[in-house]
Amino acid sequence: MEKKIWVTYKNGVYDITDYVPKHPGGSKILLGAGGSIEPFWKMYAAHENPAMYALLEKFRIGNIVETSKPVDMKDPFRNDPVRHPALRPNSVKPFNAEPPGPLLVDNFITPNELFFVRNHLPVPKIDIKNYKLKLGTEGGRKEMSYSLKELKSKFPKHEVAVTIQCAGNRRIEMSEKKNVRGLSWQSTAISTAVWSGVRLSDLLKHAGIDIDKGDYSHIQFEGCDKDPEGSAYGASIPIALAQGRKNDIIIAYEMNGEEIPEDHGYPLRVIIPGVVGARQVKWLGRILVSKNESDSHWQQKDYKGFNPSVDWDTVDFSKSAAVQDLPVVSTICEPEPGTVLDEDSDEVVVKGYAFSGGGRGIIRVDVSADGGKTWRTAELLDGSDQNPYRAWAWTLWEAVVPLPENHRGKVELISKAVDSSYNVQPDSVEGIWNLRGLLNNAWHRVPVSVAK
Ligand SMILES: Nc1nc2c(c(=O)[nH]1)N[C@H]1C(S)=C(S)[C@@H](COP(=O)(O)O)O[C@H]1N2
Ligand SMILES: [Mo]
Repeated sequence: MEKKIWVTYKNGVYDITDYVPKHPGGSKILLGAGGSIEPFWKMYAAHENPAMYALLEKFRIGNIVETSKPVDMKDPFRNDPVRHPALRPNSVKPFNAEPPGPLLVDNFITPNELFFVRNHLPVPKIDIKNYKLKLGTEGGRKEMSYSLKELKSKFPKHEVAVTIQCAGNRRIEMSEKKNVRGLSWQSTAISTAVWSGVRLSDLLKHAGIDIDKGDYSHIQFEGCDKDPEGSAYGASIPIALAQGRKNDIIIAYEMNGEEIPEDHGYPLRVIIPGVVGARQVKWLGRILVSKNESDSHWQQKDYKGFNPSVDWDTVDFSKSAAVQDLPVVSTICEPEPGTVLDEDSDEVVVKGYAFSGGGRGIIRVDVSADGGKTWRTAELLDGSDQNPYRAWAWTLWEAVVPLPENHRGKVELISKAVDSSYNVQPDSVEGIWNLRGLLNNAWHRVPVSVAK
């Protein structure tokens, strides 16, 4: 039977099978197949015009009849927001999803709807009228509290473009080596946004807290999302880290010029540039300046590295340092694995991102189409103009790489990046494998084939 491709728009169902080859945006149209086309048209606004609606109308094959689904009042996830259909979930409750690579590298700043989502718990419903951010010191007598309105009106607004990456990004490749525990992230649990809000340093000053006096060692952040036992998501950063990038740590109330969407921490989240995603606490409820690290599960019993011989019988989380700054990484986003290139291609256009933690900018990305025997240097695109010692966002890149002469239909594409400290990516996961599958920054290898 011939495969049909259909989409919906409002209550209409449309068979677009014959239109697909004519679509000016190429195969990206297939991302919307089998569901509503509306969220995609919103993202690519050129579609929102009368001619486009008229064109679509020609393909109508039927209509949807609405039936209402009962809400399960016992489901702790019943208040979770609606997500963009392009996101590829690897768990639904809690919701965890990443965008398709080719859409991700389309933009230096990731559209909010496409930004990867990593939730450990249900999205908390925040009552904004009674919401206050608490700020204090451990053992200190007075805790300050700020409404969202106060934060917006009393303090100068600052913005910073920051890439957030989950420590588990590319875990799936580690699990191919040897079993690991965690969500099977592919290579796009990473996104970039312009975050704006109040500088942490302004807030601390207002509260009369001096982190330079040596009285405290950590800054703890607590979310409003809670597990069934009532403990909140939490994390902390060392004060020594906060001192170095004081003016760039932001208590954000906007993401790309809009209120922070529910999935990404409405109404407030802390943004700590250069640091692993796990510390960038969403739905921020409390900041505590302390002598100690956060005692949350996610600070103490997770997000730490171990050598490849440590297993679940021998692991001792108390002996390992919590991940903070990220290592250098690069990933090929286009073509996607398994892509079949045209039979007469003699070169391939490869696109991706590169990123390093601690503000280290990307100085070079190398790409190979012959399993690492020969390399081309990629052209660094958006992001390459950042201060190389305060580069808080990724660098996008592109390379045109000749295919090897006797490829026999199979080609392995590889990328590897160099950061401003001349850190490089390891060639394989072998030496960096760890039982939680964290921080896989090995050379990114993407198998594609050439049509015969
Ligand atoms: N309160 C809270 N903050 C959180 C989390 C969470 O589950 N709860 N997940 C963390 C992790 S592990 C990551 S990778 C990032 C993901 O941010 P995003 O969902 O906006 O992409 O949020 C971090 N902050
Ligand atoms: Mo994460």
